[in-house]
Amino acid sequence: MSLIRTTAAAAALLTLAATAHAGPMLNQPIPAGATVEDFSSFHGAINGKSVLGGLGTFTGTGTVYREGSGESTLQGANNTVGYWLVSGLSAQPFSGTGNWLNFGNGQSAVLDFATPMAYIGFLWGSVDSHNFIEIVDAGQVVSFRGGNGGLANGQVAGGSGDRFAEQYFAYSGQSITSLKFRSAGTAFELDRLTTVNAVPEPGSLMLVLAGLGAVGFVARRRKTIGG
Ligand SMILES: [Ca+2]
Repeated sequence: MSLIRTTAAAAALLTLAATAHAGPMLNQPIPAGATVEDFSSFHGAINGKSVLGGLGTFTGTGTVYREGSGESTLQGANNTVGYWLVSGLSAQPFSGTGNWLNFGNGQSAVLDFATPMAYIGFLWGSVDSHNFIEIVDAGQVVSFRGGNGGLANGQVAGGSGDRFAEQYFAYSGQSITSLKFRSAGTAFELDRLTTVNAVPEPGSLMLVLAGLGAVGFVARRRKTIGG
């Protein structure tokens, strides 16, 4: 997509975000320590499937399609780049690799996180106006759809088309407990689902506690020496 369209879409979504109590912030760099799900570990219906190394579980309809293998076929776009297509159903998000997740017409799913997330992002395929996302943040729902800001017309046009929207949603000091994806048309495609846990990893928490312990030891030692 053109820079102007990208900028307009980002501005529109940021305006939307401002009215919706923080985030999403688009096209942010992936934070350090993020977990990325590339959907390479499974294939087919997502209902009940765990992703992100067990950090999230899907409930609902939706399908992980496999690159190659006959299920998808390689198509050319603008005679310059190739992309995998499940004819009439789904196109692999541009710059995604391997398997990808698809919600077809009328499909939806909730992704519940085992622990709250501070950040979520994903590579969004052709950003259609009938693609809907709800981000559940401590009981509040931030919702938007692909058509906000005139971003997309759903065309899979390759290098100059709508396939190139890579959208990230960064929150600061908040916790995201679940995501809901829904498509009212063909289709909502995504890959590289990315999260950052909102709570410290046990390892880093132990380091903090160890650090506090060391401070306490030094303080006691100074008191003993001084007193
Ligand atoms: Ca993938």
